[in-house]
Amino acid sequence: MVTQTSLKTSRSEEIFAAAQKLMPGGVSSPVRAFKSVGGNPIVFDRVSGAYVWDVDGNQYIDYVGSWGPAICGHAHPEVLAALHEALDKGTSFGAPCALENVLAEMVIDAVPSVEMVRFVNSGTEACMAVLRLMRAFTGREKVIKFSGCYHGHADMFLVQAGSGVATLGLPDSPGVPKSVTASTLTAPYNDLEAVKALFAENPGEIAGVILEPVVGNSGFIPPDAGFLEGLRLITRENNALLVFDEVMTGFRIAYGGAQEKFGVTPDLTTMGKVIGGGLPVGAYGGRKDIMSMVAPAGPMYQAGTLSGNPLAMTAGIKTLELLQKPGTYEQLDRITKKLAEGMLNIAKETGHAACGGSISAMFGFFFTSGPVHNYEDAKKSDLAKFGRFHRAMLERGIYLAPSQFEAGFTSLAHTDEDIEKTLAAAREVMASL
Ligand code: KE4
Repeated sequence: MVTQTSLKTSRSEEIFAAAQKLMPGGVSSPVRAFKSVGGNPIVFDRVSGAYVWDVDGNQYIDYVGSWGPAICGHAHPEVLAALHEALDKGTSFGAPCALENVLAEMVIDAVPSVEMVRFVNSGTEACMAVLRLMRAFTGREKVIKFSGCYHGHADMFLVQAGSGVATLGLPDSPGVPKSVTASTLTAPYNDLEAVKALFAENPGEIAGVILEPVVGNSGFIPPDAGFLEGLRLITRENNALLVFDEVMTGFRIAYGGAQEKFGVTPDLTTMGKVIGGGLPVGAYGGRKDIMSMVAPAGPMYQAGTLSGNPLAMTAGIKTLELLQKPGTYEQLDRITKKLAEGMLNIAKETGHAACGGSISAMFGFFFTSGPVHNYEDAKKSDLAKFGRFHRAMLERGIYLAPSQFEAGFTSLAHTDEDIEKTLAAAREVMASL
């Protein structure tokens, strides 16, 4: 029986109060502030495996995993050992190093669309660069994105974006010039007709389509059957590029990402999170003829002081090595299905309308009977109930993403016992919601 209902969080409160005087909202990234679920965030002290300990000594089962990187479990001993060894050789070179070749080769071998890759330091940077590359290669300016999808915080993507933008209900961000977003067209996710219409209305002007092949930033929304295949066809017919933003899905949905799982190969792919193993890494890659445009091989400029740094490369290499072990994705799929299906069954048994599911190590659910095919549908779910559920689960030692417009993440460190504990807490909470 999970009965803990009043967390001791005085140290968290103290630190977070001080943080708010030092940093906007007291955080380094908006979603961490718990704005949409209410209450103050807990302040982490340390992480290991599937667990988090806060500064008051409370332990939680963690389903955020630093928003994706911790797919092998936090602070994996083999990743830490590799980093300890790399540290003695220095932290940053700003020059070619063999470790970049190693990780590049692993990414190229794994991801169907990637023949050549460039490392950067975040998913945002990867998406910014890939957008510039789409425009440089096609000579066209307009790009289609989908409402509720999030591709980092670069100006041109802050149009009907998901994740923290959706969480905070921001109408898009001030400071973004209209001239910049004028070339960003949006369509509802899973709506091929809307995409066809945009191409018809902008003949010869659209460089391409960028999307999350499985949406995590409006909550968890998988592609409808035929959606990805349809986009591949429409972009080909219009001589436009198809770009999968696999910053979240890469090496999580499958070792080769959503493009391997669904058998649809885009022209370009962005990556991040998992390939850095917990250190700052992003990457973009794809067809050699397109990537050859990137400086200094070609004229399209993109650069970065810490890109390809030896520590991030080391953590990424070790993480992908761990993920290559046989049975990895079967285990991730099994444990996550058990969690997601368990949650939905409990919701039904306790009289709550809910829908959702999981694909490999990514899951999510909404308090609505659904179905949820896009961001508009997601917004109709009971957000207040989600907030109450989140807080009550937190008090029972379960750390879920602090927003309905985020996905949940499991790892190789989550055990059946962790899932059973989580479902026991969910049953208690949903019975009292
Ligand atoms: P970063 O710049 O945060 O590394 O990556 C941006 C990004 C790009 N594309 C996708 C599909 C993403 O999910 C992200 C970042 N994801 C969010 C969580 N939904 C990061 C967490 C945060 O913003 O604090």
